[in-house]
Amino acid sequence: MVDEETYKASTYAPVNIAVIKYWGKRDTKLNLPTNSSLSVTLSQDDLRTHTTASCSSTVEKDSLTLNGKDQDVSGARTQACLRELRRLRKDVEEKDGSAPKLSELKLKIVSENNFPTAAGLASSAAGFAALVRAIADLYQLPATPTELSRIARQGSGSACRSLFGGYVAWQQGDKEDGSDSLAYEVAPASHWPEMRAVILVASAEKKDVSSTAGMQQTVATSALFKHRAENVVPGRMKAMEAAIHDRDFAAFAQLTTRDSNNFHACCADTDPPIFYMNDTSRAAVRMCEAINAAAGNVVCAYTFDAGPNAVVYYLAEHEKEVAGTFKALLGEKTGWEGKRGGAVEAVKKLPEGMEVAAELLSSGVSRII
Ligand code: 2P0
Repeated sequence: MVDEETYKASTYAPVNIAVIKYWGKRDTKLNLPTNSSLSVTLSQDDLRTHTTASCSSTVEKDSLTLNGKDQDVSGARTQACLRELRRLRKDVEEKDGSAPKLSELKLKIVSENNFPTAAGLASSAAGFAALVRAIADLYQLPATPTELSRIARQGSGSACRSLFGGYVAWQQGDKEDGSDSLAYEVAPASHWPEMRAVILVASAEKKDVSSTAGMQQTVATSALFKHRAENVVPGRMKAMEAAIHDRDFAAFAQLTTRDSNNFHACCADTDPPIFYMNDTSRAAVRMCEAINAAAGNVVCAYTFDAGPNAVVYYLAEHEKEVAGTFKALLGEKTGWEGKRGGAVEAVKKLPEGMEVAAELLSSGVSRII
């Protein structure tokens, strides 16, 4: 019997952006991927979900609110996470007879994103990672982030990578039960602290084709995708880990942009085709290429997820060339001038021949983060 005491734990999890993309499942129930992936976790001050989990005998049903709105907890993915966490708590209670029987109580979960929901950024990764960690903390589970990644992955594949900061890999694994499909830290953020990113929000709309549906359409129809999963990604995972280890930005950038383009080529090769990038996205690509050409060096790398927003990575020493170019173009956009962008110096002159791309960007980008 547990008295009416309320047990509570709070935590947060950051948004992560993949530089080697996850796309395709070999098991849709367990979210087991067809290839490994690797992400860079944005600094926690930037974009994150904060979650508080509590339980007491007075809570009548499991509930979840996100930014004050009730969410459905009956879906298979949320249920899988809750079931696994309660099972682990039961183990704790069986080992220690004096541990309160929290596994028998209903959960109240309250989440807040510190980024605008309308920014069109994938929030399921940070959301499920924060949910799993908050409940694991509440239950005082003796689980490492890698062990928790197995559970968060069942909520949303990319969530397993948000249990760590810095540079994170999700190894696909080959076991049928998914016990080896886990995330691990490649390097902490402090290993390469000069890494920066700007996000150009080209659409805040909900995407036409959800990742979950889109990726299985790709698995079912694209021969290019089969080639990607079998022949392209394994080598890139090794090369990306080496680039991060060596802090080799040129190699990091080339792998990042080529993997994004390869992923979007597989989307185009899907039947019917899926288009996530739009004219604004392509203008961002051209602008990055022009910034690199003008610098005579690879100083920035773009990547696009299942939507048109550009994430542009660069090193602090190239802030003016990269962020300063976007500031010159888009400086007055909401969320940039006053915040982080306040410290960025705008370039005086845009790269040669970029008038059309500049026009497309300034009309298509609604927000810079
Ligand atoms: C990624 N994306 O690696 C890739 C790149 C989108 C493009 O992970 O069905 O929301 O929940 O496992 O994790 C989006 O997929 O899909 C995604 P589910 P998820 O970040």
